[in-house]
Amino acid sequence: MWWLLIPAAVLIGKKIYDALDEGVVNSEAAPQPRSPHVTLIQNILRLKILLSASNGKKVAILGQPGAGKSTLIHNLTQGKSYPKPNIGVQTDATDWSEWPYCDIMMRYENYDFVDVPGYDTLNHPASVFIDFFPFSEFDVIFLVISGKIRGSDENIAKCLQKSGAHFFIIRNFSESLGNDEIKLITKDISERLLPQLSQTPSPMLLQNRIQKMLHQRENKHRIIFLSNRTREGLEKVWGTINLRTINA
Ligand SMILES: Nc1nc2c(ncn2[C@@H]2O[C@H](COP(=O)(O)OP(=O)(O)O)[C@@H](O)[C@H]2O)c(=O)[nH]1
Ligand SMILES: [Mg+2]
Repeated sequence: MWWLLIPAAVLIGKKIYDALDEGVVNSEAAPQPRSPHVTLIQNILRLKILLSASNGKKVAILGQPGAGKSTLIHNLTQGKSYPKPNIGVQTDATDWSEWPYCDIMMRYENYDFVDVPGYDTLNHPASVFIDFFPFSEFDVIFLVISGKIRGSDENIAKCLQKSGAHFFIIRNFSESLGNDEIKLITKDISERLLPQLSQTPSPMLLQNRIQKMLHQRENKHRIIFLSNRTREGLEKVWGTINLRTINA
């Protein structure tokens, strides 16, 4: 059924053409240094190919630079993935914008982890991930946040919802949070990153309230409080991965 891929390939081709046409690369003044966005898009497209060729259970970790994505993969795999994640001290150490053949998937047992470079930077704008990242091709995606939720987090979460991907929110750096903070953060994440997609308008107030309650209950299972320092929450992340990949 390879022909089903043709419309997707045409769409991707058009998006690249539009991106180049918008001045990401200035073709008139060649030779020009390669735009980091072109390399990033190429690497994302390469990821798509690698994913379709792999029989592993596919897990993507997304988030801002410094949210703790690479440390999470290191902890989940006990440092035994191949290749190993790059843990940054100040800036995001994972870069897909420089080398067209950089490492983009990490194998651990029969899992393929993708340590996605932190979005919302000059070389890794959130818009490129929104346009090109193959969200729906993963068994499970974790969106890691470490503090204040930003507009780009909301945009990525919207995209995840629309793509139909199975995604969960990890609130990392949770080691020092008290119960009241956890409640407030849960509400904030629910409202901003996990809003109800389509609210069926109903004349019955009670029905709307029940729908809202069910949604809030469901959201609680989709938010994981984690600390990479104390490792609290790590088992819940593994539990979520295994639940999602049990038949994959
Ligand atoms: N205190 C604390 N530090 C963390 C936690 N997770 C990651 N870090 C530190 O945050 C820094 C950035 O982590 P990294 O995994 O490289 O973030 P990434 O850019 O999202 O991949 C590193 O110095 C980690 O040791 C956490 O849960 N608590
Ligand atoms: Mg990293």
